[in-house]
Amino acid sequence: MLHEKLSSIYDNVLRRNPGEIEFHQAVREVLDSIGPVLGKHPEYAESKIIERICEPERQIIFRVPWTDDKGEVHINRGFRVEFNSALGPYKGGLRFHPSVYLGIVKFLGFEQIFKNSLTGLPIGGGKGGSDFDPKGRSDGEVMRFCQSFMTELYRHIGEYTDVPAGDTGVGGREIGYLFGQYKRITNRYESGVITGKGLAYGGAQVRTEATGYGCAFFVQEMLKARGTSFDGKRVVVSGSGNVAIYTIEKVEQLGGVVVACSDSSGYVLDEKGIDLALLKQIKQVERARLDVYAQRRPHATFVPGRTVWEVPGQVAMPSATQNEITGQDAATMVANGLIAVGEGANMPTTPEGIKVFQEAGIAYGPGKAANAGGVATSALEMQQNASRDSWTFEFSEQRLQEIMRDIHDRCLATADEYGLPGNYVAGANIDGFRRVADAMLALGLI
Ligand code: NDP
Ligand code: 2IT
Repeated sequence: MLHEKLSSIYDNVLRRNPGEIEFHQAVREVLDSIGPVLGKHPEYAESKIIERICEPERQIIFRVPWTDDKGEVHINRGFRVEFNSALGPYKGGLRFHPSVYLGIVKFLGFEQIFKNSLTGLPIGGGKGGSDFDPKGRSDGEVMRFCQSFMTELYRHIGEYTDVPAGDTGVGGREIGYLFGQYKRITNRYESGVITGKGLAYGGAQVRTEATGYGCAFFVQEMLKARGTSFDGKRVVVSGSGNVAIYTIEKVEQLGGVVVACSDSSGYVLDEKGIDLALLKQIKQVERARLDVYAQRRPHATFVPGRTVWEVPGQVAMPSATQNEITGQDAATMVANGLIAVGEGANMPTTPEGIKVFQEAGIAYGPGKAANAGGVATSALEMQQNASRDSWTFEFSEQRLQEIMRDIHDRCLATADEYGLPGNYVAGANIDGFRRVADAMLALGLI
């Protein structure tokens, strides 16, 4: 049940943003957590902080025309939602996927506000993307799309304004084309305008690995808080993109055995542990489908068209997309001996699934805390760009691990403070919210 004031705010969000169901879901989860904060801080309600946080500062929607290799013209839609800049320039990734529409970009941008706040670094929240589908497109087609996308986006971004990065469908290749076009149009080598750059042109060590590594570090802390570790644990990962691959890499380094991962065509089960070199070859070099893994490693099986959550594991690390774990999936996972969930993806568990995990006493680390290592390392990239410096891999990874430990500890401490021990959802939402709210109060009505 929502606090009365929050309930009318939520009704307004539904009314003002019709049909944007993922955005509604993300707002609801935060509002569910922050009721007790309003009791302690009436000044937040008086200044209508929550109403202001739920309304993006700026929403940009634009046409993206481009030509394919045959010369045929295509039109996509581009988005950038600049949600909240109380803590710093808008910061958040770009997603290229056919499912992208305003409701997806707004849910991701809203989550990003609190996630970025949790990192403790000076970054506001934003998100963008397009309904462009990069699958099966040549490098030339992807480049022309990225150039057209940036030809509009460039006027809205800047190192002190809004700093995009990657997300689903946007990795090192796309960031290179986007930065190249920004540089060409503006005639400025403004490294800090985008993060996730290649190491040859201003990128930072560990940014590629950061979301997956950070999520593994976060789960390591959750396990430690319960007196255990990754050692010998059976781990199930969804997805096989950037976040999944580096989650698998770090979990294996920490002693866990990742037995399954997936893509949108199905999952592979490899009881000997996922062969990471083979997975990287298939996904990063060949950009092929996951059935190829089982063709090359005959003892592994590829299971088409089914959810990876039917594979028993003690730790689950969803790293594909939103709402990929239903209430039913969660019940199966709990029955199969699950003890911890670390969300590499954004909002991968449905509200029904979260309820199942929490009622079963699972250590459940929500995305805005568990996957914050990616954006935190982006902020470190901005810091290195601003000082024209570059740090070693070891130093950067150590910074990342400290940041994840700190986020973990603050989530737990905040949950304790509000009488909800072990509730990482409440801890993350309350701690993330408070910092943004205090900054907004200090900045006046803007
Ligand atoms: P990638 O594009 O590198 O990989 C995405 C993976 O998830 C692919 O294996 C893809 O399969 C699968 N996937 C994506 N969408 C769907 C879908 N609708 N249904 C089934 N499978 C799907 O993206 P990332 O690894 O970068 O991102 C994964 C998740 O992590 C997203 O939720 C993203 O928002 C989140 N995230 C990413 C960060 C980053 O730094 N990149 C930071 C924090 C969170 P297929 O190839 O078959 O589509
Ligand atoms: O969801 C996320 O935090 C990201 N896609 C990373 C954002 C960033 O700016 O590095």
